[in-house]
Amino acid sequence: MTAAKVETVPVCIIGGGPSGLLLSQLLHLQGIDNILLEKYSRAHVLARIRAGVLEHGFARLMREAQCGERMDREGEIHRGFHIAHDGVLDHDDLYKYSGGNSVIVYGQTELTRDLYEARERMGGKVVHEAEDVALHDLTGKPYVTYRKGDETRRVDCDFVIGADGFHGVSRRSIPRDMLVEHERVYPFGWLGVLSRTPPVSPELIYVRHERGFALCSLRSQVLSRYYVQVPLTDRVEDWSDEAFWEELKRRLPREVAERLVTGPSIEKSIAPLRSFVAEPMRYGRLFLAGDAAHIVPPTGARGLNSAASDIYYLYHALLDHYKKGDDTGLDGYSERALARVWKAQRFSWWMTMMLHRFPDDLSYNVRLQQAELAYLFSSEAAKRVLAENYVGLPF
Ligand code: RFL
Ligand code: PHB
Repeated sequence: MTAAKVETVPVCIIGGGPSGLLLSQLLHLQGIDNILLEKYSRAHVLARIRAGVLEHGFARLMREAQCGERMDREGEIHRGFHIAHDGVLDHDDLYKYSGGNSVIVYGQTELTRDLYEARERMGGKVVHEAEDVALHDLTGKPYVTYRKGDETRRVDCDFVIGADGFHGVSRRSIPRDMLVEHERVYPFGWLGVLSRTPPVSPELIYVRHERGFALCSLRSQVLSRYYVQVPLTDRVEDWSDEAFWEELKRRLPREVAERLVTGPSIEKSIAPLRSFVAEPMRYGRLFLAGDAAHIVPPTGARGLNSAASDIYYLYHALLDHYKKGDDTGLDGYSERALARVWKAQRFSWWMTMMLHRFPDDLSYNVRLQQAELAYLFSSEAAKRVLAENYVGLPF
């Protein structure tokens, strides 16, 4: 057997999703060398259709990473959104109720593309199709091994960042007795369709309907993203485009359904809904970030945004370590990140419980959902709470 090729860098990042790429870029700009290992090809990563709504804190971080130019040019600023329920179309004015904040509608795919292009422009070390990634000696002198084609390689580093999503290897490298996992799996999924059609509404519409939840979202003025709640037993192949549009229309208020422009789907997928937190987010010299440590159901648009706050804390902690020899940030990372993560968990769970149809639900619970929504839009204080959480809590 030939000896593995060895590279030494301060930081080894596992996962080339938004979390890993953003941290890699921010560290590079500060002169902190790092390597990023991604299991799949760039084309594969960019084919995933995921988040659409960015909070202003995330947008700030993208600008700091010198990756905000296209986001600022092409992303849409949204100052409010709607919730349709019980025959009414209510509105929350995010700008008014959050004290002048808003969100940006800009797809995760585009944001990831911008980050990849920046890493390439700056000569960042990004390895695609890194297979069999394995983490070693995390409480001592850590190193990571992987296979690239026929070659086995090894990275010696000070820190390993586990930004490899929910199904990644990093979290699973932590001994089971060192981690507590909290989980809630919801008994339904979201069937999503992307179509090259003008969006039905300039602002997002979340829908609570007796047939189930629906969401009207968008990527641009010519690209729409719609979702309907489906049972977990449904498969994408069960849903023709026609069946999807019919079901969506049934759940929308009549005046909205009448102006819906339909067209062929260019992407169609089902995402299961899950709430999950692993704590602590550190084991020795391994730090978890983003979906590798926590997942939310997409109802509150918090997933990617929670990843951003992890990256913000981790970036500053690593800066303090390398520039000032101060490890307070690294030592406090897990606690600090989890404090915000749990607030995003709470908000996402609350939105999910309020807007979905639960199988075999008691009529009592259905009436509670209706009361919750009626209260929400009759109270200035409640609208403020909704807006404050939706634009993103400070970090
Ligand atoms: P990712 O994006 O999953 O990236 C992890 C990367 O790690 C790679 N990987 C590995 N690499 C090396 N070795 C291994 N063994 C590896 N295993 C995995 C993977 O290939 C991948 O490239 O995690 P990250 O970077 O933490 O980013 C998290 C976000 O992707 C996620 O939170 C959001 O997409 C959630 N989400 C939303 N978040 C929002 O803030 N706003 C939204 O509007 C929103 N909408 C959504 C969403 C997620 C959705 N789905 C499909 C779950 C809508 C949907 C439908
Ligand atoms: C999306 O556009 O994909 C999207 C928007 C808002 C959500 C979830 C997903 O809450």
